[in-house]
Amino acid sequence: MLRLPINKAKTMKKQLLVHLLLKGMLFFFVLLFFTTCQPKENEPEFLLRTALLVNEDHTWYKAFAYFGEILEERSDGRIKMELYPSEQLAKEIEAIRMIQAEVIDMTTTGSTLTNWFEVATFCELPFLMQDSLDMQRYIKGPIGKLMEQEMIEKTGLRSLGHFQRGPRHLTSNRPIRHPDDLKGLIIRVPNVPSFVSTWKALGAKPTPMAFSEVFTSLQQGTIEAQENPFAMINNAGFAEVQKYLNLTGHVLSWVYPVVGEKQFQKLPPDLQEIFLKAGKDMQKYEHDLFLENEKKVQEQLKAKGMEFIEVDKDAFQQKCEKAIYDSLSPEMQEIYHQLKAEKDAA
Ligand code: CS2
Repeated sequence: MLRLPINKAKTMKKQLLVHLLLKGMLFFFVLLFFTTCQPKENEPEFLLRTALLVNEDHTWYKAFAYFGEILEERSDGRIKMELYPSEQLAKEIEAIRMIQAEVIDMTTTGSTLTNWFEVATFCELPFLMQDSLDMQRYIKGPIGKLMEQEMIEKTGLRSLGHFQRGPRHLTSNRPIRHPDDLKGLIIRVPNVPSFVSTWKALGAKPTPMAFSEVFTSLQQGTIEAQENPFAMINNAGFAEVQKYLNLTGHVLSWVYPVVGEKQFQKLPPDLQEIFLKAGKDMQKYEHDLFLENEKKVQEQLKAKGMEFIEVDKDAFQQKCEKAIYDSLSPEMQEIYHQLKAEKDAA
């Protein structure tokens, strides 16, 4: 047996210990990798997190819940969806930023995208569309195509179709029949430039604010009015803090259910196909729910004590149309003329 001097033996012992320690650590990290990074049984390969501004009773939430179900079923559990309602995870603009940062994956959005690219203004421009035929023409026509393209290029979001919503109406605690009644009224609007120009031109004081802050602000009196479609007024419980539903119908619009483009590209081709098809089915599901719901919510709002007020719609339109047009860039003004001409020709 070879005998080593004491010092050398000690060094070798130390080296052996370090070696064993390193091996142990390596084993630990490999184990950690396999337990955390590899999908476990019942654990999806892709977990999608969706932030919504509406609560569980709204058609958009229900449509996303359906989307989650069919995705999980058709992908054999490889994709799963987590839904976060009522802006509890993120407000609309934050949700877009979080999708861009790949922290979450999906949301609904529309003209708020004007903050990234201007043509988005046309999905919610006041007094532009009169009925669902106008809307369908715009969505499927060159403007709709341009919007979807810009959405991917400028925002990194992919549209999965569009959701319906009824016309937006003004709610308040004094009846508003004519723009003259608006003088100085502090009204919350979404963070969308054309909404600010419109309500300013009409004589009110528009304040951009996230949707989830509206109820409390109305309750505390920091704002006096807001505007949204029937279903959202009902969904957010505004009947508790607003008495009048003034039928301004000033905006007819749609929203896009969207997914981060980077996240979409990470799906293998078979799952991408399932995803896009399920997106189409979600759209159809939402449209049917919307039609079923639209009358019902009006009855619910009346039952909750809201008084519906007829307004002089023409007076509203005439007072703000020029300001809306002037707020557009020359390029957008050209598109505006095209859309009007298409409408007249239809
Ligand atoms: C909502 C939004 O915040 C609101 O009032 O109705 O859906 C709004 O229309 C969006 O900001 C559009 O992007």
